Amino acid sequence: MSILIQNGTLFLPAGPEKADLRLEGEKIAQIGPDLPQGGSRVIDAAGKLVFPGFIDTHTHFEMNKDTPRETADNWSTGTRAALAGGTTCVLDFAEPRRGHSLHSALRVWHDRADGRASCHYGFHMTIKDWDPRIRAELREMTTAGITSYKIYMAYAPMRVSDAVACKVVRAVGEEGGVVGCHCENGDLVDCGIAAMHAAGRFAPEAHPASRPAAVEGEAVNRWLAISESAGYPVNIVHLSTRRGMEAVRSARLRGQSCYVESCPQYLLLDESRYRLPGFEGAKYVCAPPLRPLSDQEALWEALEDLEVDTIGTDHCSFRFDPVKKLGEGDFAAIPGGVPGVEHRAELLYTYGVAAGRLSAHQMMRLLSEQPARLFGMYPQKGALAVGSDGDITILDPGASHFITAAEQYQNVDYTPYEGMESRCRVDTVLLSGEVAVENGRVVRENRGRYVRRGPAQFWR
Ligand code: DUC
Ligand code: ZN
Repeated sequence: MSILIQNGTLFLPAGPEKADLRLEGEKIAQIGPDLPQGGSRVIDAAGKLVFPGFIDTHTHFEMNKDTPRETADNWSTGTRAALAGGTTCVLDFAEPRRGHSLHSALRVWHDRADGRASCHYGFHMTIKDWDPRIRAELREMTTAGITSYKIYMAYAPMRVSDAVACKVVRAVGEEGGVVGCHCENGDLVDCGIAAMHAAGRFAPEAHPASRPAAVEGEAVNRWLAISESAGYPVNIVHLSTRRGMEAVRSARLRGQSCYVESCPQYLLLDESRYRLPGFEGAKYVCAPPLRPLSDQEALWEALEDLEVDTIGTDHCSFRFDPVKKLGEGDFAAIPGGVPGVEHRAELLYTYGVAAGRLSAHQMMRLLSEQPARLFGMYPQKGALAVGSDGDITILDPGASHFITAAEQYQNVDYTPYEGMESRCRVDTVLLSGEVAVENGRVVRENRGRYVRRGPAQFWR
């Protein structure tokens, strides 16, 4: 099948250009002005913005499966929501059980995702243990297309020592991959929670105070020292503070190469949400927590200055009732995570591009090109270029609306962005050259495929 996208503004690697784009089968076949229709089906993109399909670098579908703390979105609902939001590829976190092999997690994640996903997908692999057996598995992971990993500095069942972190960064670096880290100092988080409890503070308002900026700042500094010692660049996931950003800036000034992901919740929501009446604040409990407005401002400045490399969602959707309510007597027992996979592009466009803080070309770099490079998919994905995959997202900047849970695809009973204005709409999405979203509605499901990724392509 051949499709011709006419009259749109295309976000090409070098910049925006008014041109046409033809897809033949699964690939982009032609880009240029005034392409003849030939026998192609025409999509009129006049007045619309045409991007390489967006990549969400950070999702958690079917987390805590078969437990009371299971996430609301599974691979079917989560990837449908992603697609509706213009995301054509997600990178989800596969998690082996402690003491189990990386292969075991890879098998489980494939079992869950294969045949059910509506957008393409890959897996980052979480490392909780380190021994010669896991080390040996890295090579097989590379062959299986897993070239990115994650470790945690917080959460008792997950966190690893600095020595292990250093060995992981070195070993993954030797494989051509990249390691991301959840940068919060786990001991300080434990202390912070204990201090809140000792002060009789059990409500969601205590959550941000239990994990202040210093907890992230110290961890980012340490992670960067680990990276320097190991001799390979690293990624920092869900950066939320000025302190963290300052640590990144200092390291880069010293000549170190590192990469930063932030998320819409840290750019658009602030810690006052935890003081909402009743138990409403629980909806916003995530780790790291939402921050004061001054941190939000620092992250926007960093985005404007091209210091942030990717925007993932950390989509981790728990139903408010009954799952978030498991923590009604104690904020520390509230399952941490917020939904967002569906709303990322609309939010970044509205509060970044339409607000004059980012160009649409920068948005393309944050949501498509840089994720594809860092995670070994470029230029197959992340680029409007001849020969690249036919994964394309068309935004209509003329279609304002309000975000609401009542209209979302996400399988969860709220959205943290309820009532916020979107000054665009995801109009059309093509997945591997086929129309998968039309007029904002998903029209083609379960066609997502596993993406076997190559080595990280560093540009810093
Ligand atoms: N933080 C969250 O809030 N949820 C999922 C995992 C994480 O690190
Ligand atoms: Zn996460």
